[in-house]
Amino acid sequence: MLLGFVIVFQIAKASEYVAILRGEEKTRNESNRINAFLLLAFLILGLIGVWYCNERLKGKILGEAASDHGERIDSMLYITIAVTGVVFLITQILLFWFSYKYQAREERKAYFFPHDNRLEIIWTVIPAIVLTVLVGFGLYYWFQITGEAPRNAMVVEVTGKQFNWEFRYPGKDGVLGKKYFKKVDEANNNPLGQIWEDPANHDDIYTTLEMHAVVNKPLKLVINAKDVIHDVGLAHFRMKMDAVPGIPTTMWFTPKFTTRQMREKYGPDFNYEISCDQMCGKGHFSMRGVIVVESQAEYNVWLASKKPKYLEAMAAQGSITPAAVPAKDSIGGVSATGTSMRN
Ligand SMILES: [Cu+2]
Repeated sequence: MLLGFVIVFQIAKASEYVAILRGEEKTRNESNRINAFLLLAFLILGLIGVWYCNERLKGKILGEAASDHGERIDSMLYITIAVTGVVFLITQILLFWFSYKYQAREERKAYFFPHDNRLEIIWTVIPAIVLTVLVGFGLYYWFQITGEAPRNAMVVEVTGKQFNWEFRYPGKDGVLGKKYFKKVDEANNNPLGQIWEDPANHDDIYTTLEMHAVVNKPLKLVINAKDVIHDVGLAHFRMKMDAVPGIPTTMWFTPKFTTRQMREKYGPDFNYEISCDQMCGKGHFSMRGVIVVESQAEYNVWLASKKPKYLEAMAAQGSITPAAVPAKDSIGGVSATGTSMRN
C-alpha cells in the first residue's frame, strides 16, 4: 500500500511538471473535458450495471413470502425500493448529466443562486411526509407481529443455545410449565430447567433441530436464550426476533403453505429454515434447524409420537445410578452431553 501510494504520488508530481511545461490553461481545459466525459460514462455504465445485476440475480431471491406477516413485510420493502429507486434515478441522472453539460468553459459564467426558501421547504417537507408514512406502516406492522397473538394460536417455545435450537410444546393442557435457569441440567434430562413440581410441565414436549407447525394456524413463538444473544431468523416467513437470555421475546405469524406445497413450487430440496441471525460464537453457522409446516392431522400424529421430557427424567431418576443414564434428546438420538453450558 505504501509503495502504491509513493507511485501514485510520483505520477501526480510528474504530470504536474508536464502541465507546467505545456501551459496550465490548455491542460486545465483538457482535463475538464475528460472528467466531464468520464462522469457521463460512469452514469451510463453504472445504470447498465444496476440493471444487469438485477436481471442476473432475479431468480435467486427467496421466493414468495410464506406467512401473512411476511407478505406485508415484502410489500413494505417493495414500496420502499420503489420510492427510493425513483429518487435514486432522478438524482443520479441529474448529478452526472449536469456535471457533463455545465462543465467549465471559457465563454460561460456560472449563475449565482445562493438560496431559495421555497425550494428548501419543498425538499424538506416532501421527504419528511414520505418517510413518516413509511415509518408509520412499519410501526403498525411491528406492533401487530410482536403484539397479542390470536386466541387460536399454537404456542412453541424456542430456546437458543451455543449452538442449537431447542423447542418446547405445551402438550395437551396448552400451558408451558414454569422453568428456572438454575434447574438446567442437561445430564439429567432437564435441558431447559423445567420445574418438575409444576404439573403444567408434565406433558410438555421437548425437541431439537426440527420444529413443527400447522398450516393456516397462527403460531406464537416464545423466544429465550440460555447463554448469549441469538436471533430466531425465519427468512421464508420474513420473520426475525432476538433471543435474549433472561428476557423472553415473542412474535407470531401464520404459515401459509405446507412444506409439501413449497416443495412442489421450489423443488424437492426445499425446507423452511430457522437460522441464527446473530453472531453468537464459533459454531454460529451450525444453528440451522428445519421447520416442518403440515396439516393439523399430520401435526397431531407427530406430536403424539413424542414423549414428554418429564417422563424421561422420572424414568432416569428411578434408576439405580442416574449418572450412568446417557442423556439423549428426544428426537434423532442426538447426544446433548457433549454440549456443556457456557456462561
Ligand atoms: Cu446463535
